[in-house]
Amino acid sequence: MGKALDGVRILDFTHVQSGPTCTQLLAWFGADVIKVERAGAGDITREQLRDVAGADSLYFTMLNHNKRSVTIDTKNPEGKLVLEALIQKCDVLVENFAPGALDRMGFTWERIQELNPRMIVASVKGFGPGPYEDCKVYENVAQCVGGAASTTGFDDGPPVVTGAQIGDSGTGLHLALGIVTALYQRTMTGRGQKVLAAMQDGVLNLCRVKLRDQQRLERTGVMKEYPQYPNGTFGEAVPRAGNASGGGQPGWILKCKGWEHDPNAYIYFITQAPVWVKICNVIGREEWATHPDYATPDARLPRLKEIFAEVERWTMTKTKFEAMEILNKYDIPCGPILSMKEIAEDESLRKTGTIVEVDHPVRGKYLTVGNPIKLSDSPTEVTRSPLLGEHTDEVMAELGYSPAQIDALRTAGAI
Ligand code: CAO
Repeated sequence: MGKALDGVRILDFTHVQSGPTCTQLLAWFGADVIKVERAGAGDITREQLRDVAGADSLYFTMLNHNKRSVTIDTKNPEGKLVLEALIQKCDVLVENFAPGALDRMGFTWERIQELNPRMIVASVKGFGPGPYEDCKVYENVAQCVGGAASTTGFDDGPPVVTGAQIGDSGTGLHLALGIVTALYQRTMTGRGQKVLAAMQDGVLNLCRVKLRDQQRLERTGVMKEYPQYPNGTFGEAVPRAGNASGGGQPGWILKCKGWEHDPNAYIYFITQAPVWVKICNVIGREEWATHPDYATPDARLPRLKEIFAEVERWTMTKTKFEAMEILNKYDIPCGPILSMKEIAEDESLRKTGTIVEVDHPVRGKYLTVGNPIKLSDSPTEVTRSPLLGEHTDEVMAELGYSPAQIDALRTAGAI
């Protein structure tokens, strides 16, 4: 079966996490992704957080599946010519260098347009245009400047960053959408364009509900679903809300059986209004279903702590999976806190290809996260990440270089 992006060639100038996340997705959808790296070194993550001596790290392998790797020294004059040939052959150039690095190499937007007016040039940067546009940015910086850190954590603690890589992988996802959109527009205009996904913007987009709450707070001075209500105080900015739900259905994380020794024996429990009567029945507080202090969502808001404490008395008598099974029977929304170990061993995630075992010639078998987006007419087969420069000769031959020319370029240090 063909793939959605068959025939699309991506010149992949990305490194670390944000850019590689984007190009890996495009590769999974069928694009031919040619990753350009420096000979002898490659993407810095090949050797970061290494767990097997001499093998590419999991950091690298898990972000670079289904790609080809070519080595080119883009600061070498002959290397630049190879890159020019690639620019003429590809549809999209994706990069996440520090601001200005592509220009310093000599590949300005104008130069790229001269070489290939259909070329889409897609970039991840830390910030969009403005006072910080020249700054280098990593994941946690993006979480801090995009509003995630100030709104994550508990009220009495410092700002907290989340393990979900919303700055890097999140922005890579945004960029991928920008690229396919630009490819679609090109089918009508015939022209390429620049696509920019700034990490600050990507994180803020994912924190949209907190900007919603900022404006609610400014209008009303209080947010009744936040744990600060009714006894705490609200300041000028959206406070950290612990595990409170970001939506209109209050929720919290509750202890389950075994919490004393298992750090993940917890469940997220949502007191969804339409199933309130069922909740009362399950936890044995039938009288709350009709009592005026508990029967309506508004009446419950000032009593959420007491209500969750009462639900927790029930969840503590069950394992998180027992609680999930019982609650689901009554359509009560909840979710066990799954550890990475539990997720890695989850059979259903393996069946759907969300967790995939991959074989690598140097490191052997390892697990990775497969394509989380499933297309019925474009299924994803995850193939291992390339070794450094594994496809240099193959790609050079496709560009029309003879074996003798390839050898000469190698001797000159251009590839
Ligand atoms: N041949 C020759 N030179 C090459 C090359 C190649 N194949 N590939 C890269 N280089 C050069 C670049 O031209 C650049 O040189 P100059 O500084 O002389 O212009 C140099 O390598 C380093 O690039 P860099 O500044 O992007 O790398 P860094 O390690 O110093 O910074 C990072 C890393 C991530 C902070 C920075 O790239 C950045 O801010 N990127 C944008 C935001 C981003 O994506 N952050 C997420 C990072 S985690 O996903």
